[in-house]
Amino acid sequence: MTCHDFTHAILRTPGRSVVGGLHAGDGPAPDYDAVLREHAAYADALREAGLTLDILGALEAFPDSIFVEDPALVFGEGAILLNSGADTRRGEVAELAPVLGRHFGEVLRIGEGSADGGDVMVTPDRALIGLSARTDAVGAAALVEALGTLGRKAAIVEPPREALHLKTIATLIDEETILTTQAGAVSGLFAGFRVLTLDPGEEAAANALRINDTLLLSDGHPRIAERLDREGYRLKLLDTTHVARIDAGLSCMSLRWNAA
Ligand code: CIR
Repeated sequence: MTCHDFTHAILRTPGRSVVGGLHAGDGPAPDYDAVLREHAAYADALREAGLTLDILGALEAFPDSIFVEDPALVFGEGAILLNSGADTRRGEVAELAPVLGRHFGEVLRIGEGSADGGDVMVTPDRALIGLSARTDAVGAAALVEALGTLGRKAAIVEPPREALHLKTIATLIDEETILTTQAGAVSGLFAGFRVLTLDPGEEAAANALRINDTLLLSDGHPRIAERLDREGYRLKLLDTTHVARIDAGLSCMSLRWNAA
């Protein structure tokens, strides 16, 4: 089984409050109907890629709760509830806990520190845990231990500081290839991988998502799309204009696992 063989995913419908989601810059807020459209197209793409979806109801109290990747990590062998490093996102974990209880026999929880799922990249031999404003050293160490309980190896890494999450700047697009920004490519984090480097101006394509044979890529990045197409990847281009306004991309809108 590869890192990208998935059968199931959890998503959460955007609430109207999503327009007030966290974002670093001072650009325009997303439009609610546009986020709904982007989210629905994303769900369709996951179904087309072969996944069975559990789409949870909207949570108005948590504007960023559509980004279900951050409060938990899930694997065929069990799930881990995390602690968000963002005050407004801490309550999302309690909302997700009963859902994970329904899907997984084992649900672990990191007790201390903070960690976001967006900082965890699963690779064939280990999970890379990036330190960030959301994932601190204590949370990362607790996560290494929890992953060990599930029989998984992990290593803590330091991505370039400007990245929100490790996966904001990099994606494992097959078992040996990382798609990343120029900052990610020179960071040394991905030694041993084949690295595909994005051109300046196409950095937002770094948060891609490989599901089975399909590589989901943010639309509007023609140079990397053409290169990946030429290399034989089966691409599904998705509009992420409005979720990008709240610092999100493709991986963050689902929790994926293989239940086979
Ligand atoms: C946040 O700042 O938490 C959200 N506005 C965006 C989360 C993106 N999450 C991810 O890429 N895993």
